[in-house]
Amino acid sequence: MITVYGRPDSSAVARVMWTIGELELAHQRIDWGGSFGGNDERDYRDMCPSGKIPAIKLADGETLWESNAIIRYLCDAQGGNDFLPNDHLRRARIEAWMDWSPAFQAAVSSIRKAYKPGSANQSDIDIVLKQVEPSLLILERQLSGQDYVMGSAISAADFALGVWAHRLWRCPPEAKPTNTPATWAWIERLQARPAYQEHVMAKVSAGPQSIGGG
Ligand SMILES: N[C@@H](CCC(=O)N[C@@H](CS)C(=O)NCC(=O)O)C(=O)O
Repeated sequence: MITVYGRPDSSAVARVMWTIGELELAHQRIDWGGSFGGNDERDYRDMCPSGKIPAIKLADGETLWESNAIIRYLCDAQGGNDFLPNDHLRRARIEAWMDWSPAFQAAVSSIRKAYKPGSANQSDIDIVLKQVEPSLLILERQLSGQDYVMGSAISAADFALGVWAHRLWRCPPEAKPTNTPATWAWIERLQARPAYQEHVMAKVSAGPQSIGGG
């Protein structure tokens, strides 16, 4: 049984929970961080030096922090899956997309910040869309002509990127990029997956901008 510490509407927690769902691992999640607090508790800091969420505790008491490191560990420990294969080059290519994922998160975050519910200023949104376009087009180019980030099968690269993709999808029409058709098709493919529905789509809080929490 894996214990995950983290509130469910956190993007970093959601990507770990989604991975757990895809791997069908026995788990429990304890509300932590945000309004639940606990980040600065001494025992939590021992598990997670940054004090951020998520952190996990394994059945044997071992712990791990940083969501992408957790995803890597879970995929490896479970073994026998293509999410993070042993082939060194293919694995490194998947990890490259995982390492790049903060750039995608930053782009989507900027769009969300530019959108003010009820008083959205289209020219402000357009300026931000233009600013983040290079990042969005990096992923768009990769997804063109294939179902998932690394080809025909889902991998840890999708787990690292797919949660912020959902936050992009939740943006109102006027704040959505129009030149990323492969990205939208990929998001629809993710949305058909039960583990994504349960751990990503159903767990986004209303948040201050009504388009999802961080
Ligand atoms: N790089 C870290 C980032 C973790 C992070 O920033 N988590 C945010 C939530 S998404 C957090 O802990 N916020 C404070 C809180 O929720 O208490 C990871 O991927 O695990």
